[in-house]
Amino acid sequence: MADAGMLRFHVPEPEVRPGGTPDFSDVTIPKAGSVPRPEIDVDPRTIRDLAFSIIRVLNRAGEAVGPWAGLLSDDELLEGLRHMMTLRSFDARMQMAQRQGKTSFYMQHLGEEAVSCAFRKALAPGDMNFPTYRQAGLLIADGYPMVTMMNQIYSNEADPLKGRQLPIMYSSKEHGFFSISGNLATQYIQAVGWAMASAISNDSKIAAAWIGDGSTAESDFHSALVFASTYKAPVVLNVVNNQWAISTFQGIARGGSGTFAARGLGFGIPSLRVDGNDYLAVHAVAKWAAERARKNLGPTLVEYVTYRVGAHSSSDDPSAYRPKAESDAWPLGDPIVRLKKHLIQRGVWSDERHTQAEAEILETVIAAQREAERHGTLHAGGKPSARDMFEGVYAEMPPHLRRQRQQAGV
Ligand SMILES: Cc1ncc(C[n+]2csc(CCOP(=O)(O)OP(=O)(O)O)c2C)c(N)n1
Ligand SMILES: [Mg+2]
Repeated sequence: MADAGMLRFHVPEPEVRPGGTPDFSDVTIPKAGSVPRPEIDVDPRTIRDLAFSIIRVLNRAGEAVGPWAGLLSDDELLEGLRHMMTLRSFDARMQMAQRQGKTSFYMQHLGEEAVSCAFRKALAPGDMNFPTYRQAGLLIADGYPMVTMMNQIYSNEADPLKGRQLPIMYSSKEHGFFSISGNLATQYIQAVGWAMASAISNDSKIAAAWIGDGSTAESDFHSALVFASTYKAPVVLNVVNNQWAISTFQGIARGGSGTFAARGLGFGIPSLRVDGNDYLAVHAVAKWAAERARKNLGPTLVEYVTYRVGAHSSSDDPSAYRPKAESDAWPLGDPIVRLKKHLIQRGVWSDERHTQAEAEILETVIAAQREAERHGTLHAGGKPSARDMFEGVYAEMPPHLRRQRQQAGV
């Protein structure tokens, strides 16, 4: 309705609010196996549709179907399942540790485990991720010790970052995991810059940038796309659309573009949407994008369509802004349940083995936790030295810091 002379301010609203019935009828889900798999050197102008569809491999019956299927062996898939189960178990224990006051803060991955676990397996040694706080699966799937992650979460005497980072903001050069910055979207410009440097020095390593749906509203995201597209930087540009940015629904940052993947089209960047709760689809698309980067074909933007089942962080209460049962209504299911079903369907897994694996994994996580707690927790046991806070920034400590250190007597 067009009223002459009266302007209206438009603010997008989510379909439902607390108390309402969850409604995902606006999420169009193509059949598994129905989206084509183009050659990696395809002309981006011919695959614009992929920014508006969803690449899926696992169908409702748990079968792997279509052109994106068939890349992973039984053993690789079993390993993938174990990684996702480990991350879920790790999350549950650390969330509990936060409630027990052993750390100040925690952020879970519940429902999004496939994204980071499967993506890690598409990279090669030496490649570098520029992650946010919800991609710990990159470390778990690369064999980074859980004890070290816990030491960081507890800021204890064995914390490799010596208590100088917020809990869960890990860093490991060896595992291709760039130090997390709490300032969101900085990951994008850093990843593109790192990728450009890799190309300038004729290296073979590629970068992966990570961002959430909400953070794509930051200008760093857009600046990064300009540089990535102009210089064909060897980078995979990941957008994890988990439907929420704390209490803000994804429609705010998405604006009128239809999908987050569509943001890449204006830059001429091949842009794909993938079912983020489908381990096989995530891996296949990540592999496709990584191969393009490595073959000098430039950046690819990938939107993972998923759902944040847990709270944003240990400081958040989602019942204030979305219906309680919304996660149950999410039409793409649970990534662990779906891979489990596929493996049973393949004849290499069973309910009994799954239950047994769950118990074994929990035992491993608890053993790691015990070991980490021997080095201290937030309010008990060993702590990093106050001296550490003066170190690690300057090669040569400037006089004013030396003076402060002397005043502190450390
Ligand atoms: C530049 C910047 N602005 C705001 C914040 C505060 N903040 C922390 S998390 C968050 C929501 C991010 O949502 P999204 O990008 O969708 O990621 P998700 O938490 O869903 O994984 C905000 C606004 C921040 N950390 N950095
Ligand atoms: Mg989000």
